[in-house]
Amino acid sequence: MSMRTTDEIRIQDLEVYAYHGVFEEEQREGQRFYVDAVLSTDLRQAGSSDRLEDATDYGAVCHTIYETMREEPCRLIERAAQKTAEAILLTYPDVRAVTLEIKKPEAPIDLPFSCVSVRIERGWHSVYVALGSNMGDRQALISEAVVHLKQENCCRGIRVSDLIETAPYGGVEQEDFLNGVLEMETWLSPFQLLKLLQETERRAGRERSIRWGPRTLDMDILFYDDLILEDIELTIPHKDMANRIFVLKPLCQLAPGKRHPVLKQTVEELLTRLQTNMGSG
Ligand code: A4P
Ligand code: MG
Repeated sequence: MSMRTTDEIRIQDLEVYAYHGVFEEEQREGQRFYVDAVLSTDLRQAGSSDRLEDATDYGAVCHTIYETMREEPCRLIERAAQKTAEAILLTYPDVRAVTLEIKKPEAPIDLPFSCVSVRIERGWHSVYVALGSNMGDRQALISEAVVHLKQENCCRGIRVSDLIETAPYGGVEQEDFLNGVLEMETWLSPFQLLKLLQETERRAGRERSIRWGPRTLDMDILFYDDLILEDIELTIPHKDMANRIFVLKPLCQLAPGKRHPVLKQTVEELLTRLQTNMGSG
């Protein structure tokens, strides 16, 4: 994966005649829209080689924007902007993030104004998710969940650690777990990601009953970039991860050097410390 960069490709005021709007007349007659796009992408390779193959072709990006804007009418420019940003992220894998502004200078407002617009930012975020199952065909439940995520446009670059057999943690008497960690990139926000994972758990037939009790499939967010989030619904990094061998071991296989943004230690250091404290190898 390429490093973070401050390099950008900028497109300004691309004119698109399209049919977005809440009013019937807007959908029938259409109007002019202007699109600004700022693409975050590393330009060093192209800067050194001077070859178009090493660059994100801005002409092609303009056409992607144009075609997506013309594809189907949206009632809201918010929707048109989101679809267009997603099309850019899907079509140009070297673009890590895009800021997109859609301007609507002829919007039907009965007051003098020069322009209304929406501006959004979307990009690929690196996330790690803990996987656990101790009911039914554990291996199959985990693979089906992975297949489900692979089918989503909003997820890419999925890698899964080896799955390991682990004794139950947390004091509830129950069957052994199969545990692993999944790495991927997503354009979802942390809360959208939580929803997607809960939806994936539901498809695996999970019923929430006993806290820390048996489950067909459990998917917990460990890291979301270097985000620190404390909300009643969602804590990132996962608040108990540093105490769980069954999380740190598979995580260490994928990302030993990843630094915990709160504890400031790498995954490998956390694992070593925990194994030492527990007096095991
Ligand atoms: N929530 C908060 N932060 C997060 C996050 N980072 N990722 C909230 C996901 N969810 C997060 O979780 C309850 C609520 O946590 C969610 O609604 C969400 O808003 P849940 O999955 O619905 O319920 P749960 O899993 O029963 O509770 P909890 O506390 O998440 O249990 P754990 O901590 O997941 O522990 N032993 C072994 N060997 N292997 C295991 O995998 N797993 C557990 C479950 C116990 N013992 C285990 C294992
Ligand atoms: Mg959970």
